[in-house]
Amino acid sequence: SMVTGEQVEETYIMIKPDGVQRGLVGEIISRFEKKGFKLTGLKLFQCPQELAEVHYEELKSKSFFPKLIGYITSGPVVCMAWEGVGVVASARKLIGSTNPLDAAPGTIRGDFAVQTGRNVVHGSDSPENGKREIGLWFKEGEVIQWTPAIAPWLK
Ligand code: RTP
Ligand code: MG
Repeated sequence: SMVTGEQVEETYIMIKPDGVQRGLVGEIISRFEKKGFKLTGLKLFQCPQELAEVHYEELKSKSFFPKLIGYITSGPVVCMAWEGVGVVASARKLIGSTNPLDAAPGTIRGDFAVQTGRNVVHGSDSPENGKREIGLWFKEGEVIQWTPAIAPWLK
């Protein structure tokens, strides 16, 4: 990157089943594109129970864990890998607070959600988890490194 001290990172973003059911797929993808990040992976996917449990394994001891697994497996999700300078933290800002009632207007959860248990979208919470989650949700060859033909100002 030309931006001193900033790292090109990758993050796993997922439109949860409520986001798909409510027709928010295009709107959500659009926000990451317009911000200036690069899409490197994209698929519609029905998540099996085992994968949901591994993805959220840090939350296994929480009382809401079974409800969370039921939610994530309740219908198709949209799996995405996004790349860019500071993309992990920036994506979390675009998404907004976990509880949509605390999420600022202008964020995805702030604009489109009301309940923590129906908060529309997931974003990795660290660069390490970004790599881990992309590895969990995508197979070899599904994530594609590509160079934009124009827009060098994003590099
Ligand atoms: P995510 O991992 O989905 O991006 O969400 P997050 O970092 O903002 O929040 P996290 O603490 O990782 O929780 C993961 C998801 O679990 C559900 N949740 N339900 N009290 C509850 O009922 C509760 N707390 C969390 C939410 O769907 C949350 O996004
Ligand atoms: Mg989280």
